Amino acid sequence: MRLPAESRPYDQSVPPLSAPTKAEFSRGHGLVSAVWRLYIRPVFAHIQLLRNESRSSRGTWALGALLLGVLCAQPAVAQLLDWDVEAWPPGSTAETFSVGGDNVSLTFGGDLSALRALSGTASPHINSSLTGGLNPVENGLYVRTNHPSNGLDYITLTIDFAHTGGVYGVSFSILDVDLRNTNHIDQLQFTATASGLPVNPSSVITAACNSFDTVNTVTGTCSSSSTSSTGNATVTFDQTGISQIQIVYRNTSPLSNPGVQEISIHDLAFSTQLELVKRAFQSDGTPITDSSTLPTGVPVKFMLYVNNPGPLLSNVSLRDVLDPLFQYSSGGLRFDNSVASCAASTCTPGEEDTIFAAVDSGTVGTEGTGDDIVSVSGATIDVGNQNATNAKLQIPASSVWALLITVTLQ
Ligand SMILES: [Ca+2]
Ligand SMILES: [Ca+2]
Ligand SMILES: [Ca+2]
Ligand SMILES: [Ca+2]
Repeated sequence: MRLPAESRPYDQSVPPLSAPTKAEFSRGHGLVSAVWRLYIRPVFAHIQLLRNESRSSRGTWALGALLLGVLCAQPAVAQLLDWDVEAWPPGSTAETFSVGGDNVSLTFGGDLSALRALSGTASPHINSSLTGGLNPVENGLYVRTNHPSNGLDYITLTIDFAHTGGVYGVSFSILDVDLRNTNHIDQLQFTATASGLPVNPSSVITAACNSFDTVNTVTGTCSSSSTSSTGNATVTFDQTGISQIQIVYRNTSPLSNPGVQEISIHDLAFSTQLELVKRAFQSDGTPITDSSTLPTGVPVKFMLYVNNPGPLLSNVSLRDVLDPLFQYSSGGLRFDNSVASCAASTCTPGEEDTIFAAVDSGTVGTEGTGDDIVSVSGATIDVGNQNATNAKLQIPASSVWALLITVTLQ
C-alpha cells in the first residue's frame, strides 16, 4: 500500500559549489542526514525512499537535502511499561525505565508532603493491593495521599518519553478512582504533549464508580472495593509524536480537611515508530558530509539501516529508488544483521561506523529475484517480498538490519 508521502521537496537552497576536486572529496567527513520513518504493520511494512540527492552544479552533487517520507502510516511496535517487570523503590518520586529502545521517565510533583505509606511502605510503590478486578492479579504503581485541604492540593505525575519523534497510542488504566462518602473523592485530570502541543485524551472509558466529567477529567462517584473493576478508568491518547503525559491527582471532597485516598496506575502501553535511516559513505567508509562536493565517477556507498530495539519484525519490505545520476554498480549489494540494536532509538555516528563496517563485509546480495531477500531492477532496489518476488525479510529482536548499495556518481 502506498500512501501519500509526508515529505517536503529536497532543499533547493543548497548554495552552488566550487569546481570539485578529488582533494575536496577526500576531505569529506560527516554524513548525509536523511531519515525516513518506518511503520510496521502486523503483516508487512513498506517503505519507498525518496530521492534526497540534489544536483548543485555541473558534474557535482550537494549531498545534504533532507526528506521525511512516510508511505505506510500504520501502528508500529507495541511497547509496555509493565509493573510486574519493573522495580520502584518505595517512596521514590522519580524513576526512569528503558522501554522500546529509549527512556520513559516518571516524575511526581505537586504537594509531595501529602504522600502516605501503606502498612509502613512509603508510596508511591509497586503493589497489587488495588486489583481493578484483574484476574490473575497484576501489580500497579500504588499512590496514597492525605491532603490537608479540599481541592487546593494535588500531586502530579509527569511521564516523559525520550524516543525520537515521540511515541503514540499511549494507553493506561487508573484503578480505584472512587470516593468514600465525603471522606475523600478521587479526581484525576489527564493531558499530553503531542508534537509540542497540549492535547486531551482521545478516549476515556469509565466504570460504575467514576464518571468522565469534561474533556480530560475523571471523578469518583461511589465506593469501589479494592478488588473491583468498578473504580477503573482507562485513558488513551491516540495522537502521534507524544513526548509527555501529565496526570493531576486531587481530592474534591467537600470536607475542609479530606481523608486518605488511594489509586493504582496500571501498566503503560504505547507504540514506537522505527526509522529507516540512509547514510552516504566513501569507498573506505568515511562518512560523506552534508553539502560535500563530489567529483563524477567516484563510487559512493549508500547505507540503509533499521535499528530494531523491540521484538521480531516478521515481514518488512524496503525500496530505494536511486536518483538517475547515481548509477548502481553491478555486484554492489550487501546486507547484514550481525550488529546488536543501538543503545537508544537513534544510533550515534560511532554506532553507525560499526554498522557500516559490518555491512561493508556482509552477505553479497544477488540482483535477480527469487533467490535471496534483495533485488535490483534498473534504479530500483527492493528488499523483502512486498514489491518484488524476493524472500521475506525478517528483522530479529534487538538487532540492526543494514543494506549497502554501491553506486557511481554519473
Ligand atoms: Ca502487568
Ligand atoms: Ca487530610
Ligand atoms: Ca480510590
Ligand atoms: Ca536477489
